[in-house]
Amino acid sequence: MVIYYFRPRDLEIHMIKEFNIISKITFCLWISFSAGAQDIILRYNQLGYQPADVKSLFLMANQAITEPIKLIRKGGGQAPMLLKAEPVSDGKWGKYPSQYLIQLPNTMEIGTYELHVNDRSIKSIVIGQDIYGPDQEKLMSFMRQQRCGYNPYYDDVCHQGDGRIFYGPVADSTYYDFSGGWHDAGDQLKYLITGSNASARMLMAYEFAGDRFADLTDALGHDLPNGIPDILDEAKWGLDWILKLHPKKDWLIHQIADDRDHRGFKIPSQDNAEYGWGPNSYRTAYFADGKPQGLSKWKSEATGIANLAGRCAAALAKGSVIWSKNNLDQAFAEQCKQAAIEIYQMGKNQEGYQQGNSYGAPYRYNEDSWADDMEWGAAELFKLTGEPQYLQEAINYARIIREDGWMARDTMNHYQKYPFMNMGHFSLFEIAPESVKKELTAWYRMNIETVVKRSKTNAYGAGVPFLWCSNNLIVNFITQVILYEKMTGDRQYHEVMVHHRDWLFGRNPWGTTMFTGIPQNGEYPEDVHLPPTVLLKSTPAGGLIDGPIYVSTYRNLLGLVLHDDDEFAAYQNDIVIYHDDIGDYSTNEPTMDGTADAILMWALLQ
Ligand SMILES: [Ca+2]
Ligand SMILES: [Ca+2]
Ligand SMILES: [Ca+2]
Ligand SMILES: [Ca+2]
Repeated sequence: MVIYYFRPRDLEIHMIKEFNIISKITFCLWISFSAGAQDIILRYNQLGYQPADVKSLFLMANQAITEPIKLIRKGGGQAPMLLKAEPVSDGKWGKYPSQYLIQLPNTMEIGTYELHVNDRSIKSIVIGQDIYGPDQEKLMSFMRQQRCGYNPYYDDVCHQGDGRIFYGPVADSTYYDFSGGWHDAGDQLKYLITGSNASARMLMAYEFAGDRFADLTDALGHDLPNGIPDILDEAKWGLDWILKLHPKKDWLIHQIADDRDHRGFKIPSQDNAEYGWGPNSYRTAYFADGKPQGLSKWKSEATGIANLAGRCAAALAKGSVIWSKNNLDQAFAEQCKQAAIEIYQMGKNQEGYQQGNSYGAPYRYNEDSWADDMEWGAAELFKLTGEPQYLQEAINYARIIREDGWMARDTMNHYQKYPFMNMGHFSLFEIAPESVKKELTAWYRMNIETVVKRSKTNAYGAGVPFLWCSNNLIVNFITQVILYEKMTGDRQYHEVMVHHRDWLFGRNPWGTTMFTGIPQNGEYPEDVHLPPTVLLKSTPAGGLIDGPIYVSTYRNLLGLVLHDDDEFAAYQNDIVIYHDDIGDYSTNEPTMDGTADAILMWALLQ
């Protein structure tokens, strides 16, 4: 996700609404009672709850609820249950004076239940075992929609002029083929910062739940099964691009294009952005030289390239293991292995970080952590090669980064502590000696406890700082808790994790999920800051949006104009804000990297 200013003149504002009338009628999230004019609003996980889950609902009303609240199983089979509503005293968000927490009983069987207040049905709640499976492939299709080069969503080829190198060991503007990869979000830049992580996360999702991913498409994303789970097709799309960005032993390209991209919404193959060679032509390719970069007024910070190198090595090493072990393509596995070894060595030679570059504005990906990534790369290389040197280096890097990250802080710059959790610690845990395992779990636990502490400041139990891309923080918190549980068997944070999961799926002040098109017939983001929504009047499903942001941050954003009345106006509060509006580039832009992180979370939640 990259900040950019929305330019209303570039848009066809009147064309942006596409309502699914049926879904609106059947799944309207608030019920206004005509008699007594009492508004009772339920916020809950729209995908459903697994039987063993902590099942917490959030109820808001404009008057105190004194009537009995009952839970009735559709189709019978269980006696109606009287529910206890616990009034919320501290940490209320929003104008509704009466707010309640309801815990559903743990005796519920699989089925659909209706919540009744005073014998009026408020909402249906699903208890099911496989509540995530049905929507998983939507996230995969969103990733395909972000592809650069041949894009199956548009059935079109874009950005064939990627790219011409700057800051490299060749003359400026030298051309190499860096086509491929993914567009970052609603814009069409490509970053190795995020692409490396996205590839590695999808490979992890395959490791955890490979048998649950479908094979609906071929490598190019056509609707033709190719015998390979689409999660691996997608991960390979990323690995192929990383290999292209490393065309020679000591070469690594880290970014294609820059904020000259930001000229309003555009179909990728009709990109009117110019980088010096005319519109819709060659784009700038930035060589990772470990030094501050910027071709205009603004310069990034940089002290090395190890953040990029470590993550690339992790992704490539993982890819090598998977392609070799499953006998998918031994030559590809070998190519990934060689590249992983070379790129990791580049990181060792230039420890430090390389950030994203900007051109016309100071906004960029400000990553400044790198030891986490080298730890991850070293651990994966040890698993691939068995070379003890990698294990020792992974431990050394782990002890540099320790518990550092956004969880240990109250705030951070945009993407400063990328990739939002230290995956290196989990990767190293599997192979580390016992004494190191203790350190790794202690660092994870310290992180988790800071979030738990913050979660007690509001009734929703949301413990992340609402920085830009708060949903990425939520997804990574959930991921870290589940990985911590796998490492230790300690489930003391499980309930807090579940509250964060439920936040993503509708148990939040706005009653919306944070994924486009999920669940079908649900309340989900639809007026998103994405080209197909604006230009084709169609919103691809499965994209994770940025998410709610502090009101104080929102008020300082320039050029942000909403295009429609705020359908959530009644539910806004003084702390955090969210709009399902094309104009809100701060909360409602689906991102490639957030969606990739969510694919791993999805696999872990099942
Ligand atoms: Ca496939
Ligand atoms: Ca990092
Ligand atoms: Ca909506
Ligand atoms: Ca809207």
